[in-house]
Amino acid sequence: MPRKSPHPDIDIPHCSLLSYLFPSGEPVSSNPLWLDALEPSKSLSPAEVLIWIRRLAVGFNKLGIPEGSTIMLMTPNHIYVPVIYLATVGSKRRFTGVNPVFTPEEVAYQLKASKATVFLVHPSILEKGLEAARRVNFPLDRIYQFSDNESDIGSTAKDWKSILASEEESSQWSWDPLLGDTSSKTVAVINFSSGTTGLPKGTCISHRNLVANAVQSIFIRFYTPEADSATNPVNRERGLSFLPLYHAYSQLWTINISCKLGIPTYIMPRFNFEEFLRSVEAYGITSIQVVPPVLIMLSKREESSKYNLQSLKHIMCGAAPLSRELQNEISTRFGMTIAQGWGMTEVVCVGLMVPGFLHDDTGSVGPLLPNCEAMLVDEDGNEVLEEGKPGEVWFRGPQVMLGYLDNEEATKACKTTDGWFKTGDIATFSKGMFTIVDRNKELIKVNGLQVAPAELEALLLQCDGVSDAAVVGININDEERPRAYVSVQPHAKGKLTEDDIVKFVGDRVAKHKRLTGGVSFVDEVPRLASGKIVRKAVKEWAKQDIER
Ligand code: 4UV
Repeated sequence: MPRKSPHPDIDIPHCSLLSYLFPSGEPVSSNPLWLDALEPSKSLSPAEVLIWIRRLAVGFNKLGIPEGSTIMLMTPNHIYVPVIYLATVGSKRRFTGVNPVFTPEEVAYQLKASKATVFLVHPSILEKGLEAARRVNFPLDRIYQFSDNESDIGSTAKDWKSILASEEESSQWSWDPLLGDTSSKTVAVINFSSGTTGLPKGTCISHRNLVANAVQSIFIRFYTPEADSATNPVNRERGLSFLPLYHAYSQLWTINISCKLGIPTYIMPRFNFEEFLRSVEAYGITSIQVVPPVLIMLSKREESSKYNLQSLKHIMCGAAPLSRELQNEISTRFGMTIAQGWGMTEVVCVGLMVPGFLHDDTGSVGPLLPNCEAMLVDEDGNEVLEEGKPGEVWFRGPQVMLGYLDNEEATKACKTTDGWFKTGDIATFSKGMFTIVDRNKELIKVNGLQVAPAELEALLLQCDGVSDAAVVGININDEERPRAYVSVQPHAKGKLTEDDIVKFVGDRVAKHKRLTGGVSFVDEVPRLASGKIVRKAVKEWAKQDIER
């Protein structure tokens, strides 16, 4: 019997994201909504955002970009990123964001796999964007420079503002409300995830998925009995955003939830610890979303006691395991609640979350969000009913993606015909709460970001002298690191060094994917007759290596 959410089912409107965020007939605020954390006089209000959305939507139409096309964005965070996201989704096009520190090869992969037809690139990384485009024959006249600062824009590619229609031309434009079933069928966002196996894949996230996850998360964060809205009213919230906006986590909280609730949110271009502390103090930030490494810094770095962080009452932590000890140490030292949540790109973002201001010192990721169900399933496919016994989380709810873009096989492998999504995460269930204890999938998480072992393994096979390779994650000081197990060809034995391999990979991938967990040479990488790597055996080696 699947476990149901302990919360009552809540009403999730069947409509487009913009109809949910800007309901017709309701006033649109002119107060600052997204503010530049480095220069807070630069801001956008919902009323201003709507004007930009209309001008872009009509601009895309005039350019002949059909509905259903994908717009790809590569930029550090800034206050106009939400504009592109909302205009793209609002005009029935598809948004995909790419990590601005990716290598040209990695960018090219996503440009092709997402089937993007327009590519917006920040001027500071334009060369990389052009190089990636050339690699996949992407038309260079569909590349636009995109910045919040006009003086950044040079002459090498067009200015994104050249897409914009005038205010007069666009003032009558309105979005499709996508009522009923169409909200479930219309793809809005294509974030990338490697899922349980293989290379990164585009996840098809519908308007319905996005609206559902925003409604569910707002309920859990602000409107459960534990949320105590009397002492923590939504209208006193002030957010700070530094998680990347190409990822679902930041899209949900920084864009959709802040916009729905009118929470003034300061956006940092990228994470910098001292800048983060300064911003919390300067702007009286009340709540943030983090990944575990931010809390490790808060605990270990001296600067943490140099700033007044008293306004900060609530931290949401997800995307990777956080130890119970660290969670409790920080919440006691700084007098704040830290709620863990579990999520995946494939479920928009969140599926399990500790409600509101509930103090939880068990290290759990909470109960199910409303309108969701989960089963824990053992290796033989049987449901685990006993409390405290681990099993793979199978998840069902209105936020589960439609499937992987152009990859029916991968979709079928993780989604059953009756809607269960097999997450590849292992959890236990006890006293109404889930605790994530392991993964049975290939994924490695570094700084909360995905690293797909298959991607590094394919790369290692291109390294001269390597005959086979397997990559797994190892834990060093509470943080996960990719480590490679490599067998070498006879001619390279004794010549190819660990440093050579680390450098080979490091030169070709974004920083978080580097082999910071090291390299071991082995006689043979264990594989099944089917060719599949026996990851359990490799993980066992890794465990022994750490203990040594
Ligand atoms: O696909 P992805 O990069 O997605 C995420 C999303 C995270 C969250 C978490 C809480 C939120 O409130 C929220 O808005 C977004 O990380 O990576 C998915 C994998 O990351 C691991 C797990 O292996 C997922 O399959 N993961 C995510 N959250 C946790 C976690 C967690 N709390 N504890 C342990 N592992």
